[in-house]
Amino acid sequence: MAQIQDVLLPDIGDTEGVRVIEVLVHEGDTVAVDQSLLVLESDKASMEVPSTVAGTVVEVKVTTGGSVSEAMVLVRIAADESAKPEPVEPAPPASEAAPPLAPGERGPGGEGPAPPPAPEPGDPTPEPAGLPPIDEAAFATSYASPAVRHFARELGVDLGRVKGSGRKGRISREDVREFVKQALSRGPGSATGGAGIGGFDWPQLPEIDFSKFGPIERRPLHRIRKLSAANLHRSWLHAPHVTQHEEADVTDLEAFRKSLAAEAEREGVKLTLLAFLVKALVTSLRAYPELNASLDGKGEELILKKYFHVGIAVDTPNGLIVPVVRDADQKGLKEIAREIQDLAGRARDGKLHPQDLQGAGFSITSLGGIGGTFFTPIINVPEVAILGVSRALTKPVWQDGHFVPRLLLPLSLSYDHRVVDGAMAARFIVHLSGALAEIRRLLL
Ligand code: CAO
Repeated sequence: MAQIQDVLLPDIGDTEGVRVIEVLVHEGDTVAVDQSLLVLESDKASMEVPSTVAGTVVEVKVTTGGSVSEAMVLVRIAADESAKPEPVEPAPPASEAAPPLAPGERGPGGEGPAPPPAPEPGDPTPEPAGLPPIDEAAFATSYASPAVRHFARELGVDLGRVKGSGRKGRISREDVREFVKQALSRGPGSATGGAGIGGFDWPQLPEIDFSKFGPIERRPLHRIRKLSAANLHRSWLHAPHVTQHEEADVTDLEAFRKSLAAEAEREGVKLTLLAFLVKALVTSLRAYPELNASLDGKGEELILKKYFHVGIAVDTPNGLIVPVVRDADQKGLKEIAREIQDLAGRARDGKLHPQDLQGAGFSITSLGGIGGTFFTPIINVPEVAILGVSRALTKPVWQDGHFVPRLLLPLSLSYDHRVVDGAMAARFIVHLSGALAEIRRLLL
């Protein structure tokens, strides 16, 4: 016989008397895990309560207009024992993975590939090309869950303009995506009825039928690739990028790494150069805090971050994902290496949690395991800089009157020129290069 399970009101921050504005299920309905059961509204936000059980609704204990309190039974469900857990989907980039905000909660800011922090009401919202600015009043009264609101904020979408396809005009993520798609396909500035970003308009690319020239194949882009593409494009449009290159002498670092690698391997940790880079980076970010910062929405203040959360770009079969090593200043080399290994593995297996993708203050993208020398990485706006790392090569270096072989690591620092001057960027990368050259001293 099916077991009856109670779905309780989770801890949502407001302890007492949260209003039920909509009940989405009835007795006899079949529900899946995570399916929304009801919509609540406090004085701060609205939120959906998902089912924790798959099965058939046997009793709905709440009514529209009523109020609920923490741990109260909302719905009773006869659990479907045959229900299997949903297959794990590849984790999306941070922009999509932002968790629903509990009432009163704010997005942490500095998320994975480019999502901006959830602004306070009244803050101007980033305006991607082709999208009109947000009308806060219309946004506030639009009918959407906190997760969808957060998603719309990240993309700079005015929810007041989005037509909801759900019950009673409820706006879903898909509606927001469709709105952006439509706006972008009409071209920059079209949705505003004027020019695009910064008053610019640019010519559209013509649709070309390539099959006229030879055989072709059309391959749909994976969801993650589409989302990271939108984020990268937005970052590239918003931040005036400059890239500063440098070659760091990592000869001693490499000897040090090798001396530690065997022991680390016995503990199941692959100690690559990346962990050393994270440690050196923290030192340089302490010396140049402007590079561990974000511009506020109005572009009038710099928000300096006192924490050291480093995003690591990971190449996955479905596109780029940037999980975050948190509090890198408080962790040792092996701990960082283990964490990178774990995050990269889970990114590739689609097993990252939303919180793994949030809060970076600065990101590293390393192509060192692949090859190439120097590139121009795109900043994860609202971060203000990103470090690109290429493959270290042994080269002759002129020292004390003769050439000596040294292992040189190509570094490429892209920075937002609105925040970082060329001189500061050069000082930063020279500092970082020095920290890498002296890593043994720095760590001991
Ligand atoms: N110079 C020389 N060798 C390097 C190196 C460098 N800069 N960086 C890594 N290596 C070596 C490693 O030591 C390792 O060698 P062994 O296999 O002999 O032990 C090998 O290259 C492979 O390293 P790795 O890539 O597995 O590990 P990592 O810690 O360097 O990087 C990760 C981890 C997740 C960052 C990486 O796998 C990855 O996904 N990189 C791609 C990121 C990306 O796509 N960026 C592009 C963004 S712009 O589109």
